Amino acid sequence: MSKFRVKWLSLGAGVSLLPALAHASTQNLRSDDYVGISFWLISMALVASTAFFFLERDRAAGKWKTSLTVSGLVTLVAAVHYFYMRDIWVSTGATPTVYRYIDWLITVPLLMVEFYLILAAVTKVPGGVFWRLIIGTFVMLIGGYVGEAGYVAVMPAFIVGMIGWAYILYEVFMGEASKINAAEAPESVQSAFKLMRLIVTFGWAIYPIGYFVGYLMGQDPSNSSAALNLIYNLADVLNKIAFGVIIWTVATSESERASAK
Ligand SMILES: *C/C=C(C)/C=C/C=C(C)/C=C/C1=C(C)CCCC1(C)C
Repeated sequence: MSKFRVKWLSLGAGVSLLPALAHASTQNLRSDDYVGISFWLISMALVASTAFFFLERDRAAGKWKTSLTVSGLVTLVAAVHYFYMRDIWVSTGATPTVYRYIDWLITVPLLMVEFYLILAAVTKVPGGVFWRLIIGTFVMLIGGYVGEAGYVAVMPAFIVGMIGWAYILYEVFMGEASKINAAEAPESVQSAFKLMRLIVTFGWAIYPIGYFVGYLMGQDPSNSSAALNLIYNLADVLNKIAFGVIIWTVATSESERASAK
């Protein structure tokens, strides 16, 4: 059997097994449960994206392959968490906070790795840039979790989370990462870096908006949980799938350019 067929078969088998990993829901999805429907749609879009990024890796050259692998890992990890979150929502109507944050704890640092890799594919980047982005990520997520899980009052927890995010924005707009990109990267990488920055600014801004709507508008969180989950779900489509597509665009166009030379 050709190497290509083996790869296709094992990928297909792996992806089709994924839903079996999630525990079966006791309740069926209701036609008026729009948040539940969004959980379902996004689970499947994440599975499809994972297959896409892993298969498209073949078209990318050398260093760019790693970027596509990481994009596929982000959507794979998220897909598995979505199966669990979806079942909790559909069967109980509760917000799946723990699974959501475990997912973010893995996927957000992976997205930071993407930032680093896209720069490292074209130039030498000091490791400190990466660690500073990771520290900002942890402050942001720990702040959000202790607030949503009820360990700390929702407002101070929100402020800590916002400080972590502000630090990430500082690093990519004014810190060392932005200077490296401005000085040394080819045009397509610079425009991808700018686009990724916009995602971290505007795409990521959807999450604190979700938190605000869910916890800081004065109503009981059990009444605002539909809005909270819908907003977080939409944000994940943009920040996990669309982000990966940006990486894919640069990876394939840069690889074709290099092979045409
Ligand atoms: C794939 C998942 C992603 C990209 C998740 C990103 C999450 C955030 C940008 C969360 C941000 C938050 C704040 C900025 C303030 C505190 C509350 C959070 C954790 C929702």
